[in-house]
Amino acid sequence: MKLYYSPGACSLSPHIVAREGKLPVELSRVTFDGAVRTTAEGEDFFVVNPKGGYVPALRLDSGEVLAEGVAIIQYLADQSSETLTPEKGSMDYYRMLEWLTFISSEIHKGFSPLYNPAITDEAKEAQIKKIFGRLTFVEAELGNHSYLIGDALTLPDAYLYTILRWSKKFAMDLSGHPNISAFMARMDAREGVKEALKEEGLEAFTA
Ligand SMILES: N[C@@H](CCC(=O)N[C@@H](CS)C(=O)NCC(=O)O)C(=O)O
Repeated sequence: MKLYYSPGACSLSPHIVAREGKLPVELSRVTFDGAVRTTAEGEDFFVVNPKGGYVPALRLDSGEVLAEGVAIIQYLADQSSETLTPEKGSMDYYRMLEWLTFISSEIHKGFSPLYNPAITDEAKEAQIKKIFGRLTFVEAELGNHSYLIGDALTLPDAYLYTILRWSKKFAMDLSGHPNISAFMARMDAREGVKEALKEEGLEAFTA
């Protein structure tokens, strides 16, 4: 399998899942140069992911490409002999799907407007306020257990960690969220996370 990624982008989530799952995933860095997007192998990335040329995308051993981070991490978990999801059909399994959807639509896509260089200061401030609103719930949940679903890592933890790393870029102070801060430190300390960060040339969040 080959994971198309950009350092520190949302593709870090499947990268962490691959490393935590001890899966032999090859990496291909995608270079974004304006409207031109090229893989490490020189392919046009819009051909690899015709939905919009965005990372992550996973090339399977069959040659097929699977896109959308939430789908990719569930595929990876199913390939791994490590336990990265609650038992299928259990209530916790549906909680996992609930978290993945919440992180994708309410937090990940909450950050997206901040990357628009044309955003006004007022709009940026309002957007950050909205993200912090969503984090109130996350902070409360992480007060009950070490990870989002109980005391073992599952898929949404890799996704949440990846997205919340972006808070630094926008000078969002997480110190008023001690449970989230402790979670970020806990994730930083995991071997799979350390490996993925090293391979992408990134620092630990708490560094
Ligand atoms: N719906 C996609 C969105 C992925 C996404 O937002 N990728 C960003 C990086 S975090 C990207 O490649 N943006 C470039 C673009 O949208 O043109 C998913 O959830 O996987």
